[in-house]
Amino acid sequence: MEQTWRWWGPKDLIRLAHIRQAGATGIVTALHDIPYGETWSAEAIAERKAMITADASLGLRWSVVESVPVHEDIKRRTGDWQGLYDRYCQTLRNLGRAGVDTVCYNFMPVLDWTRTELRHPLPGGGNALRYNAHEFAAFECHMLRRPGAEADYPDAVLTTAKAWFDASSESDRARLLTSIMAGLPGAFDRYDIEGLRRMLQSYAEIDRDALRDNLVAFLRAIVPAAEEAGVRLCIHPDDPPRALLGLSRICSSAEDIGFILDAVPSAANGLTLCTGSLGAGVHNDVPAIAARYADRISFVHLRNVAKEPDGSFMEADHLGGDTDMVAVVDVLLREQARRKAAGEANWRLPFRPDHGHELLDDVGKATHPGYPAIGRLRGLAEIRGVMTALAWQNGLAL
Ligand code: DNO
Repeated sequence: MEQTWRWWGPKDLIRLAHIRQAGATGIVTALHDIPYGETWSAEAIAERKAMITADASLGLRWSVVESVPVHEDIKRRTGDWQGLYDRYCQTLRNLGRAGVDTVCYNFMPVLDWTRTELRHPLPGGGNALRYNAHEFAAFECHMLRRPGAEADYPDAVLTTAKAWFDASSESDRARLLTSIMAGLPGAFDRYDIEGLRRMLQSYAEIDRDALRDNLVAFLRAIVPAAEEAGVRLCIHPDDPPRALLGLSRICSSAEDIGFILDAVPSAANGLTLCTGSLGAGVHNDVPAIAARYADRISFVHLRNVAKEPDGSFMEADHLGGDTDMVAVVDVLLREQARRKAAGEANWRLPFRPDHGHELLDDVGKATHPGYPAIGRLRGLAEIRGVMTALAWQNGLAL
């Protein structure tokens, strides 16, 4: 498996040389400065690629794009969606020509990954990302005042939510809003309460079936361009894998994934297996999902969560938490072996340690939430250990 690392570009505090020290050789990055919906020019792509390969001694390559963002007008099928499809196709062609052949994206309406706490203290120091069901309920019911939000929560969570809200200061509420918005990558589309209300309103008519239709229409338009360009698209599951804020989410379960992969049966229409996102759903057996869709996985995020009965969850150690990481890595190594035996040129699966705790010198550094150096280095090292042991034991290629 190709060890990769998410790099946020030249503004990232963590430099390419540090990534090499962590032991990764594949870079996962995106052109975060380009507004959603605009074409990534061949020049801009070449410039980023040149940065990654500038120091040949590091031996790095641009393995995966995470993500080419999907504009809300594509998800809603409103405005100039046709023009947006065309520009997305052009971006894929430009990437393919530059030899960047794996493109991750997601189809979550309005919000990307969602947490309520970005710095939950860990024993001995350090911080983790956390989702508190009662804080999210407090946000929806008392700050956003979304009509009908109460119906999505059990009474016990609503009671704790009300108590949290009544005791909260203005800065507690500001922190909660910032935490919930933190998952949106890049500099665009952070919402305040009013902006978020407007966005939710724009989805009022879009139910689960309509969102599925809009995804399938988008895939039908772009997968042929991806095939021609030699690019493998891979959808990232919803995080957390459940409807949020009354918005449908359609990549949250084994059944959802099957629907998406079957809708456009092409190797260019694949999956980003994110063990952390899927693992936050009690309905998901992650090693089983990995095995079922193994031949359509193009990229992997390895991360673990520990779920709690009220719907809260904590980002756990990479080998801790609820998902059997050894079982997942075993499935992936066997899938690689199958691809290799079938003579596929790109048989090696790129994976990255997704998120990490802020540990030791990470604390206080201005890195992206979930993306500190030492916490991820630890996660990568642990997974590398599992991978190496399993490959050795079973006589499989790394
Ligand atoms: C969180 C990430 C997601 C992911 C996008 C993919 O850390 O896994 O933000 O990049 O959902 O489009």
